[in-house]
Amino acid sequence: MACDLDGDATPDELHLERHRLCAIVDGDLVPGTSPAWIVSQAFSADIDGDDVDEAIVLFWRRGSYGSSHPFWLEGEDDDLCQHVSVMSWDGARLRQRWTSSALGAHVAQASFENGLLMLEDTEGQLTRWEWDGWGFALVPWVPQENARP
Ligand SMILES: [Ca+2]
Ligand SMILES: [Ca+2]
Repeated sequence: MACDLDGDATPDELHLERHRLCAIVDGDLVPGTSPAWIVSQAFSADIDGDDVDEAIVLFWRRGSYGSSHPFWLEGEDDDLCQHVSVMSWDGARLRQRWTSSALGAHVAQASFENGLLMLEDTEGQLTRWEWDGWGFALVPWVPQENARP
């Protein structure tokens, strides 16, 4: 997947292999996602319109909270949960810029169209998410706009 992760107008690449995402930036292979992530889909998109591409990563991970497990929750938090993350190049590696909490639905397909992140679940239900500068927020359902043949 060709993209421009560092904004220098030369193409970089995202590679998904064995459910891990890595990137090639300026010809160098750089580490991407944690081994704890089981990545099901990844693609590049310029989500904030600054002419630098971000990586959008759909992945599964045990526990909803990752390394920041709230102390007040007792017991194991090791259910496999699905998340979507935005990663951007920080000059040395792909860094998490934003990661969702556990997605309620099983998302089969993610895409970025007309400035919106689209998540389609295994039932064919579509949700739309808008980047607000900090993270993606769910766009309220508007039936007229979403009518599909
Ligand atoms: Ca580049
Ligand atoms: Ca961008």
